[in-house]
Amino acid sequence: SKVQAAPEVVSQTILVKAGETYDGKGQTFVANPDTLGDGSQDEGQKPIFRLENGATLKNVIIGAPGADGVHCYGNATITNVTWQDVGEDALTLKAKGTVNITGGGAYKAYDKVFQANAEGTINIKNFKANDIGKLARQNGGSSYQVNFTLDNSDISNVKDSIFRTDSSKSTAKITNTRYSDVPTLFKGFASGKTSQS
Ligand code: DGU
Ligand code: CA
Ligand code: CA
Ligand code: CA
Repeated sequence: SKVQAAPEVVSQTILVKAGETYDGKGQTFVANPDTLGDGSQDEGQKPIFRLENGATLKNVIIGAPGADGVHCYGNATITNVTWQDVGEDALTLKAKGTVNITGGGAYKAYDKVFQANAEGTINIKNFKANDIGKLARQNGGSSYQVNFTLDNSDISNVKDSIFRTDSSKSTAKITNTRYSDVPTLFKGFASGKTSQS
């Protein structure tokens, strides 16, 4: 097998333009803590990747520090992206859209992995997460609609919940997923807005 290349230290957010694909080819990327953020719980850190509407990010490993991970402005496809040590959070939906996350995983997230700061849909499939606070959280106090799905995944060692919202409009659906040490699947959803099978 090939010797793993040294991590690429990202000093300025990598922009993936609308409709374009960034293939990391298995490379590990870490934030320059002096310019993007140290991966602590401090807010206001910058992302390593910024995806415009319709962009794809694939075959990327995000190491430590992860800063504010990946920001998605609209629809995004995230394929085989692994966060080895989530920073402030792993990925944020920043503008209305659908984010399809397939494969990969997220580890060591003190609080949130995926953060929805805009209305839309977050679909997570064939994913692994271990040692996290929450898998996905709609921004606290927001009332727009976010639809979350989780399919065929392995989730372990969760402190809070898989999906959390404060919005009575939001929905969450979990299918075919294995858990270990997960105290709560859904928090804050209105009755009838969640399902698990
Ligand atoms: O509650 O600013 O955690 O995008 C206040 C915070 C929160 C966001 C969010 C994020 O809304 O910062 O990381
Ligand atoms: Ca935050
Ligand atoms: Ca972490
Ligand atoms: Ca954040």
